Amino acid sequence: MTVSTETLRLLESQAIELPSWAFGNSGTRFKVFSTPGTPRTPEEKIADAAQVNKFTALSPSVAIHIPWDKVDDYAALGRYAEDLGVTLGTVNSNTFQDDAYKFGSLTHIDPKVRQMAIDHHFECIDVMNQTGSEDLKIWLADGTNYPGQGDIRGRQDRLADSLAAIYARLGENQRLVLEYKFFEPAFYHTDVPDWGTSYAQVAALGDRAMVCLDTGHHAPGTNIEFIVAQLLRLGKLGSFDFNSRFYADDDLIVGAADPFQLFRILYEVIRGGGYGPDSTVAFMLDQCHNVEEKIPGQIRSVLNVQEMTARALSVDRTALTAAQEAGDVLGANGIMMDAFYSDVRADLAAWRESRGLPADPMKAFAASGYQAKIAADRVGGTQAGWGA
Ligand code: LRH
Ligand code: MN
Ligand code: MN
Repeated sequence: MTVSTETLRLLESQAIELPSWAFGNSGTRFKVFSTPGTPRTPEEKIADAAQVNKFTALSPSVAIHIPWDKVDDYAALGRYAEDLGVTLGTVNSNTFQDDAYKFGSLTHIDPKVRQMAIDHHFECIDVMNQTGSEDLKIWLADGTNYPGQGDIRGRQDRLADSLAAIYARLGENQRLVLEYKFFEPAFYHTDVPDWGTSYAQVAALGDRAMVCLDTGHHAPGTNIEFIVAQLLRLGKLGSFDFNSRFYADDDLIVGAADPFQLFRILYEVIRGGGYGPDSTVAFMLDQCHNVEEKIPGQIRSVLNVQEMTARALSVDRTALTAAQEAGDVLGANGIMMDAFYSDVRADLAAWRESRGLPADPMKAFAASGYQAKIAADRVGGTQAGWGA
Protein backbone atom coordinates (compact mmCIF):
# COMPACT_ATOMS: atom_id res chain seq x y z
CA MET A 1 0.00 0.00 0.00
CA THR A 2 1.45 3.34 -1.12
CA VAL A 3 -1.06 5.61 0.57
CA SER A 4 -1.07 5.64 4.39
CA THR A 5 -4.24 5.48 6.46
CA GLU A 6 -3.41 8.93 7.81
CA THR A 7 -3.33 10.31 4.28
CA LEU A 8 -6.68 8.67 3.53
CA ARG A 9 -8.14 10.18 6.68
CA LEU A 10 -6.96 13.62 5.61
CA LEU A 11 -8.41 13.13 2.14
CA GLU A 12 -11.86 12.35 3.52
CA SER A 13 -12.81 15.98 4.04
CA GLN A 14 -11.37 17.32 0.79
CA ALA A 15 -13.80 19.64 -0.99
CA ILE A 16 -13.26 21.28 -4.37
CA GLU A 17 -15.80 23.82 -5.57
CA LEU A 18 -16.91 23.64 -9.19
CA PRO A 19 -17.53 26.66 -11.43
CA SER A 20 -21.03 26.73 -12.91
CA TRP A 21 -19.54 28.16 -16.13
CA ALA A 22 -17.48 25.01 -16.76
CA PHE A 23 -20.71 23.26 -17.79
CA GLY A 24 -21.61 25.76 -20.51
CA ASN A 25 -20.18 25.74 -24.03
CA SER A 26 -16.93 27.58 -24.32
CA GLY A 27 -14.22 28.10 -26.87
CA THR A 28 -11.65 30.50 -28.08
CA ARG A 29 -12.14 33.78 -29.93
CA PHE A 30 -12.18 31.64 -33.08
CA LYS A 31 -14.99 29.18 -32.42
CA VAL A 32 -17.30 27.95 -29.70
CA PHE A 33 -18.31 24.34 -30.27
CA SER A 34 -21.63 23.21 -28.88
CA THR A 35 -22.29 19.85 -27.23
CA PRO A 36 -25.66 18.09 -27.09
CA GLY A 37 -27.10 18.27 -23.58
CA THR A 38 -25.32 21.48 -22.62
CA PRO A 39 -27.26 23.29 -19.85
CA ARG A 40 -29.64 26.08 -20.79
CA THR A 41 -30.30 27.38 -17.30
CA PRO A 42 -28.46 27.84 -13.98
CA GLU A 43 -30.50 24.88 -12.65
CA GLU A 44 -29.20 22.60 -15.40
CA LYS A 45 -25.61 23.68 -14.72
CA ILE A 46 -26.09 22.84 -11.03
CA ALA A 47 -27.64 19.47 -11.90
CA ASP A 48 -24.53 18.63 -13.96
CA ALA A 49 -22.22 19.80 -11.19
CA ALA A 50 -24.11 17.55 -8.77
CA GLN A 51 -23.20 14.57 -10.98
CA VAL A 52 -19.51 15.26 -10.38
CA ASN A 53 -20.10 15.14 -6.64
CA LYS A 54 -22.28 12.04 -6.93
CA PHE A 55 -19.46 10.04 -8.55
CA THR A 56 -16.54 11.46 -6.55
CA ALA A 57 -17.85 12.93 -3.25
CA LEU A 58 -15.26 15.63 -3.87
CA SER A 59 -17.27 18.64 -4.98
CA PRO A 60 -20.06 19.53 -2.55
CA SER A 61 -20.46 23.12 -3.76
CA VAL A 62 -20.89 25.13 -6.94
CA ALA A 63 -19.66 28.67 -7.58
CA ILE A 64 -22.00 30.98 -9.44
CA HIS A 65 -21.29 34.00 -11.64
CA ILE A 66 -23.63 36.99 -11.66
CA PRO A 67 -25.31 37.83 -14.02
CA TRP A 68 -24.50 34.59 -15.91
CA ASP A 69 -26.48 32.65 -13.29
CA LYS A 70 -29.15 35.26 -12.74
CA VAL A 71 -32.46 33.90 -11.40
CA ASP A 72 -35.48 35.50 -9.76
CA ASP A 73 -35.21 33.55 -6.54
CA TYR A 74 -31.73 32.68 -5.27
CA ALA A 75 -32.99 31.05 -2.09
CA ALA A 76 -35.00 28.69 -4.31
CA LEU A 77 -31.88 28.03 -6.42
CA GLY A 78 -30.05 27.17 -3.20
CA ARG A 79 -32.80 24.74 -2.20
CA TYR A 80 -32.72 23.21 -5.68
CA ALA A 81 -28.96 22.62 -5.26
CA GLU A 82 -29.42 21.14 -1.81
CA ASP A 83 -31.99 18.67 -3.11
CA LEU A 84 -29.26 17.46 -5.47
CA GLY A 85 -26.75 17.13 -2.64
CA VAL A 86 -24.70 20.28 -3.26
CA THR A 87 -24.68 23.86 -2.00
CA LEU A 88 -24.09 27.18 -3.70
CA GLY A 89 -20.63 28.52 -2.93
CA THR A 90 -18.65 31.53 -4.05
CA VAL A 91 -20.47 34.33 -5.81
CA ASN A 92 -18.37 35.76 -8.65
CA SER A 93 -19.04 39.30 -9.77
CA ASN A 94 -18.84 40.28 -13.42
CA THR A 95 -17.87 43.76 -14.56
CA PHE A 96 -16.33 42.73 -17.83
CA GLN A 97 -19.22 42.45 -20.25
CA ASP A 98 -21.04 45.76 -20.18
CA ASP A 99 -20.23 48.54 -22.64
CA ALA A 100 -20.08 50.93 -19.69
CA TYR A 101 -16.92 49.14 -18.48
CA LYS A 102 -14.91 49.63 -21.65
CA PHE A 103 -12.40 51.80 -19.78
CA GLY A 104 -12.69 50.13 -16.40
CA SER A 105 -15.15 49.35 -13.64
CA LEU A 106 -14.06 49.81 -10.02
CA THR A 107 -11.16 51.94 -11.30
CA HIS A 108 -13.14 53.98 -13.85
CA ILE A 109 -12.46 57.71 -13.95
CA ASP A 110 -16.20 58.49 -14.05
CA PRO A 111 -17.78 58.24 -10.58
CA LYS A 112 -21.10 57.17 -12.13
CA VAL A 113 -19.53 54.11 -13.77
CA ARG A 114 -17.63 53.31 -10.59
CA GLN A 115 -20.85 53.49 -8.61
CA MET A 116 -22.54 51.20 -11.13
CA ALA A 117 -19.76 48.65 -10.61
CA ILE A 118 -19.98 49.02 -6.82
CA ASP A 119 -23.75 48.58 -7.00
CA HIS A 120 -23.24 45.36 -8.97
CA HIS A 121 -21.15 44.06 -6.08
CA PHE A 122 -23.86 45.09 -3.62
CA GLU A 123 -26.26 43.03 -5.72
CA CYS A 124 -23.83 40.08 -5.46
CA ILE A 125 -23.78 40.48 -1.68
CA ASP A 126 -27.59 40.42 -1.69
CA VAL A 127 -27.36 37.14 -3.62
CA MET A 128 -24.91 35.78 -1.04
CA ASN A 129 -27.33 36.69 1.73
CA GLN A 130 -29.99 34.60 0.04
CA THR A 131 -27.81 31.61 -0.83
CA GLY A 132 -25.75 31.60 2.38
CA SER A 133 -22.55 31.97 0.32
CA GLU A 134 -19.54 33.16 2.25
CA ASP A 135 -17.17 34.37 -0.46
CA LEU A 136 -17.49 37.23 -2.90
CA LYS A 137 -14.88 36.79 -5.60
CA ILE A 138 -13.80 39.81 -7.57
CA TRP A 139 -11.81 39.60 -10.75
CA LEU A 140 -11.47 42.79 -12.75
CA ALA A 141 -10.79 43.15 -16.45
CA ASP A 142 -9.70 46.71 -15.70
CA GLY A 143 -6.52 47.90 -17.33
CA THR A 144 -5.17 49.81 -20.31
CA ASN A 145 -3.70 48.92 -23.68
CA TYR A 146 -1.33 51.81 -24.27
CA PRO A 147 1.15 53.74 -22.17
CA GLY A 148 -0.44 57.02 -21.18
CA GLN A 149 -3.99 55.77 -21.77
CA GLY A 150 -4.77 55.94 -18.07
CA ASP A 151 -3.23 57.22 -14.87
CA ILE A 152 -1.99 53.97 -13.36
CA ARG A 153 -1.60 55.50 -9.90
CA GLY A 154 -5.01 57.21 -9.90
CA ARG A 155 -6.67 53.97 -10.94
CA GLN A 156 -5.06 52.21 -7.98
CA ASP A 157 -6.42 54.85 -5.60
CA ARG A 158 -9.93 54.61 -7.05
CA LEU A 159 -9.77 50.82 -6.81
CA ALA A 160 -8.95 51.12 -3.10
CA ASP A 161 -11.96 53.41 -2.54
CA SER A 162 -14.33 51.15 -4.48
CA LEU A 163 -13.16 48.02 -2.69
CA ALA A 164 -13.59 49.74 0.68
CA ALA A 165 -17.23 50.53 -0.17
CA ILE A 166 -17.85 46.90 -1.13
CA TYR A 167 -16.02 45.50 1.88
CA ALA A 168 -18.10 47.67 4.23
CA ARG A 169 -21.25 45.99 2.90
CA LEU A 170 -20.14 42.42 3.76
CA GLY A 171 -21.75 40.49 6.57
CA GLU A 172 -19.72 39.19 9.48
CA ASN A 173 -19.34 35.73 8.01
CA GLN A 174 -18.59 36.89 4.51
CA ARG A 175 -15.26 37.43 2.82
CA LEU A 176 -14.01 39.34 -0.18
CA VAL A 177 -11.42 37.54 -2.31
CA LEU A 178 -9.54 39.57 -4.92
CA GLU A 179 -8.20 37.67 -7.90
CA TYR A 180 -5.20 38.89 -9.87
CA LYS A 181 -4.19 38.31 -13.47
CA PHE A 182 -1.17 39.74 -15.24
CA PHE A 183 -2.75 40.42 -18.63
CA GLU A 184 -5.86 39.97 -20.77
CA PRO A 185 -8.16 41.52 -21.77
CA ALA A 186 -5.92 44.53 -21.17
CA PHE A 187 -2.46 44.18 -22.67
CA TYR A 188 -0.34 47.06 -21.43
CA HIS A 189 -1.28 47.18 -17.78
CA THR A 190 -3.82 45.40 -15.62
CA ASP A 191 -5.05 47.07 -12.42
CA VAL A 192 -4.66 43.92 -10.29
CA PRO A 193 -1.84 42.14 -12.12
CA ASP A 194 -0.11 40.21 -9.36
CA TRP A 195 -0.36 38.80 -5.85
CA GLY A 196 1.49 41.78 -4.42
CA THR A 197 -1.11 44.25 -5.70
CA SER A 198 -3.96 42.05 -4.58
CA TYR A 199 -2.28 41.68 -1.18
CA ALA A 200 -1.72 45.44 -0.84
CA GLN A 201 -5.36 46.14 -1.69
CA VAL A 202 -6.90 43.49 0.58
CA ALA A 203 -4.52 44.18 3.46
CA ALA A 204 -5.86 47.75 3.51
CA LEU A 205 -9.43 46.45 3.82
CA GLY A 206 -9.26 44.13 6.81
CA ASP A 207 -9.24 40.56 8.04
CA ARG A 208 -12.03 39.32 5.82
CA ALA A 209 -10.38 40.39 2.60
CA MET A 210 -8.10 37.83 1.01
CA VAL A 211 -6.20 37.02 -2.17
CA CYS A 212 -7.48 34.56 -4.78
CA LEU A 213 -4.77 32.72 -6.69
CA ASP A 214 -5.79 31.50 -10.14
CA THR A 215 -3.04 29.14 -11.27
CA GLY A 216 -3.35 30.28 -14.90
CA HIS A 217 -2.82 33.96 -14.20
CA HIS A 218 0.96 34.23 -14.03
CA ALA A 219 3.75 34.83 -16.48
CA PRO A 220 5.27 31.58 -17.77
CA GLY A 221 7.94 30.26 -15.44
CA THR A 222 6.53 31.94 -12.32
CA ASN A 223 7.18 29.96 -9.15
CA ILE A 224 3.56 29.71 -8.00
CA GLU A 225 4.28 27.58 -4.95
CA PHE A 226 6.44 30.39 -3.62
CA ILE A 227 3.46 32.74 -3.85
CA VAL A 228 1.37 30.14 -2.02
CA ALA A 229 3.97 29.90 0.75
CA GLN A 230 4.19 33.67 1.09
CA LEU A 231 0.43 34.27 1.16
CA LEU A 232 -0.09 31.53 3.73
CA ARG A 233 2.71 33.02 5.79
CA LEU A 234 0.92 36.36 5.66
CA GLY A 235 -2.47 34.79 6.43
CA LYS A 236 -3.93 36.12 3.19
CA LEU A 237 -4.45 33.13 0.91
CA GLY A 238 -8.23 33.06 0.55
CA SER A 239 -8.86 30.76 -2.36
CA PHE A 240 -7.60 29.01 -5.44
CA ASP A 241 -8.94 28.95 -8.96
CA PHE A 242 -7.33 25.73 -10.22
CA ASN A 243 -6.72 25.08 -13.89
CA SER A 244 -3.66 24.48 -16.03
CA ARG A 245 -2.03 26.21 -18.93
CA PHE A 246 0.61 25.75 -21.56
CA TYR A 247 0.80 29.35 -22.77
CA ALA A 248 -1.63 31.91 -21.40
CA ASP A 249 -4.91 31.73 -19.44
CA ASP A 250 -5.72 28.40 -21.13
CA ASP A 251 -8.19 27.22 -18.44
CA LEU A 252 -7.35 23.57 -19.15
CA ILE A 253 -7.98 20.66 -16.79
CA VAL A 254 -6.01 21.12 -13.57
CA GLY A 255 -2.91 18.95 -13.52
CA ALA A 256 -3.08 18.35 -17.27
CA ALA A 257 -0.33 20.67 -18.42
CA ASP A 258 2.07 20.36 -15.49
CA PRO A 259 1.27 17.71 -12.86
CA PHE A 260 4.56 18.39 -11.07
CA GLN A 261 3.62 22.04 -10.59
CA LEU A 262 0.29 20.98 -9.09
CA PHE A 263 2.19 18.68 -6.72
CA ARG A 264 4.53 21.47 -5.67
CA ILE A 265 1.64 23.87 -5.08
CA LEU A 266 -0.28 21.34 -2.99
CA TYR A 267 2.81 20.49 -0.99
CA GLU A 268 3.22 24.17 -0.06
CA VAL A 269 -0.49 24.40 0.77
CA ILE A 270 -0.14 21.49 3.19
CA ARG A 271 3.19 22.72 4.55
CA GLY A 272 1.68 26.16 5.23
CA GLY A 273 -1.45 24.89 7.02
CA GLY A 274 -3.73 25.64 4.09
CA TYR A 275 -5.20 22.16 3.91
CA GLY A 276 -7.60 20.42 6.29
CA PRO A 277 -10.59 21.22 8.48
CA ASP A 278 -8.84 24.10 10.29
CA SER A 279 -7.92 25.89 7.09
CA THR A 280 -10.01 28.62 5.49
CA VAL A 281 -8.40 28.28 2.07
CA ALA A 282 -11.13 27.54 -0.47
CA PHE A 283 -10.27 25.14 -3.30
CA MET A 284 -12.08 25.93 -6.53
CA LEU A 285 -11.75 25.05 -10.16
CA ASP A 286 -11.90 27.69 -12.86
CA GLN A 287 -11.85 25.85 -16.14
CA CYS A 288 -13.45 25.73 -19.54
CA HIS A 289 -13.95 22.59 -21.57
CA ASN A 290 -13.72 23.60 -25.21
CA VAL A 291 -13.36 20.28 -27.01
CA GLU A 292 -13.76 17.65 -24.29
CA GLU A 293 -17.00 16.66 -22.56
CA LYS A 294 -17.72 18.91 -19.65
CA ILE A 295 -18.94 16.65 -16.82
CA PRO A 296 -16.14 14.08 -17.32
CA GLY A 297 -13.76 17.04 -17.69
CA GLN A 298 -14.74 18.19 -14.21
CA ILE A 299 -14.59 14.65 -12.80
CA ARG A 300 -11.06 14.25 -14.20
CA SER A 301 -10.11 17.59 -12.64
CA VAL A 302 -11.24 16.85 -9.10
CA LEU A 303 -9.62 13.41 -9.27
CA ASN A 304 -6.36 15.03 -10.39
CA VAL A 305 -6.46 17.32 -7.37
CA GLN A 306 -7.25 14.40 -5.07
CA GLU A 307 -4.44 12.25 -6.47
CA MET A 308 -1.91 15.03 -6.27
CA THR A 309 -3.01 15.91 -2.72
CA ALA A 310 -2.45 12.27 -1.75
CA ARG A 311 1.07 12.44 -3.17
CA ALA A 312 1.80 15.77 -1.50
CA LEU A 313 0.51 14.46 1.83
CA SER A 314 2.86 11.51 1.55
CA VAL A 315 6.03 13.62 1.54
CA ASP A 316 8.10 12.45 4.51
CA ARG A 317 8.38 15.85 6.13
CA THR A 318 10.48 14.69 9.07
CA ALA A 319 13.06 13.20 6.73
CA LEU A 320 12.85 16.27 4.51
CA THR A 321 13.55 18.63 7.41
CA ALA A 322 16.48 16.48 8.50
CA ALA A 323 17.91 16.51 4.97
CA GLN A 324 17.41 20.27 4.71
CA GLU A 325 19.11 20.87 8.05
CA ALA A 326 22.02 18.64 7.06
CA GLY A 327 22.46 20.52 3.80
CA ASP A 328 21.74 17.30 1.92
CA VAL A 329 20.62 18.84 -1.36
CA LEU A 330 20.12 15.67 -3.35
CA GLY A 331 18.65 13.77 -0.40
CA ALA A 332 16.06 16.49 0.19
CA ASN A 333 15.17 16.67 -3.48
CA GLY A 334 14.96 12.86 -3.61
CA ILE A 335 12.37 12.85 -0.81
CA MET A 336 10.16 15.25 -2.76
CA MET A 337 10.57 13.29 -5.97
CA ASP A 338 9.80 9.95 -4.29
CA ALA A 339 6.44 11.33 -3.18
CA PHE A 340 5.75 12.91 -6.55
CA TYR A 341 6.46 9.70 -8.45
CA SER A 342 4.38 7.45 -6.16
CA ASP A 343 1.39 6.10 -8.03
CA VAL A 344 -1.59 6.45 -5.69
CA ARG A 345 -4.31 5.52 -8.18
CA ALA A 346 -4.90 1.89 -7.19
CA ASP A 347 -5.01 2.71 -3.49
CA LEU A 348 -7.43 5.57 -4.04
CA ALA A 349 -9.67 3.38 -6.21
CA ALA A 350 -9.86 0.75 -3.45
CA TRP A 351 -10.49 3.44 -0.84
CA ARG A 352 -13.30 4.93 -2.92
CA GLU A 353 -14.95 1.54 -3.14
CA SER A 354 -14.68 1.07 0.61
CA ARG A 355 -16.69 4.30 0.97
CA GLY A 356 -19.43 3.21 -1.39
CA LEU A 357 -18.12 5.22 -4.32
CA PRO A 358 -17.16 3.89 -7.74
CA ALA A 359 -13.52 2.80 -7.99
CA ASP A 360 -13.34 4.56 -11.34
CA PRO A 361 -15.66 7.60 -11.36
CA MET A 362 -14.91 8.35 -15.03
CA LYS A 363 -16.07 4.90 -16.09
CA ALA A 364 -19.04 4.91 -13.75
CA PHE A 365 -20.27 8.24 -15.08
CA ALA A 366 -19.88 7.05 -18.68
CA ALA A 367 -21.90 3.94 -17.85
CA SER A 368 -24.62 5.87 -16.02
CA GLY A 369 -26.39 7.07 -19.17
CA TYR A 370 -26.66 10.62 -17.79
CA GLN A 371 -24.94 12.19 -20.80
CA ALA A 372 -27.32 10.49 -23.25
CA LYS A 373 -30.28 11.45 -21.09
CA ILE A 374 -29.47 15.17 -20.99
CA ALA A 375 -28.72 15.12 -24.73
CA ALA A 376 -32.22 13.73 -25.32
CA ASP A 377 -34.00 15.88 -22.73
CA ARG A 378 -32.41 19.26 -23.28
CA VAL A 379 -33.75 20.16 -26.65
CA GLY A 380 -34.95 23.63 -27.46
CA GLY A 381 -33.91 26.76 -25.65
CA THR A 382 -30.48 28.35 -25.79
CA GLN A 383 -27.47 26.48 -24.52
CA ALA A 384 -25.40 28.31 -21.97
CA GLY A 385 -22.16 29.62 -23.37
CA TRP A 386 -18.98 30.57 -21.51
CA GLY A 387 -20.88 32.66 -19.16
CA ALA A 388 -24.61 32.91 -19.56
C1 LRH B 1 -10.64 35.62 -15.47
C2 LRH B 1 -11.25 34.49 -14.67
C3 LRH B 1 -12.04 35.00 -13.49
C4 LRH B 1 -13.43 35.03 -14.07
C5 LRH B 1 -13.40 33.71 -14.80
C6 LRH B 1 -14.57 33.42 -15.69
O1 LRH B 1 -9.77 35.17 -16.47
O2 LRH B 1 -10.25 33.59 -14.29
O3 LRH B 1 -11.97 34.11 -12.41
O4 LRH B 1 -14.42 35.15 -13.12
O5 LRH B 1 -12.17 33.78 -15.48
MN1 MN C 1 -10.24 32.66 -12.29
MN1 MN D 1 -8.79 33.25 -15.92
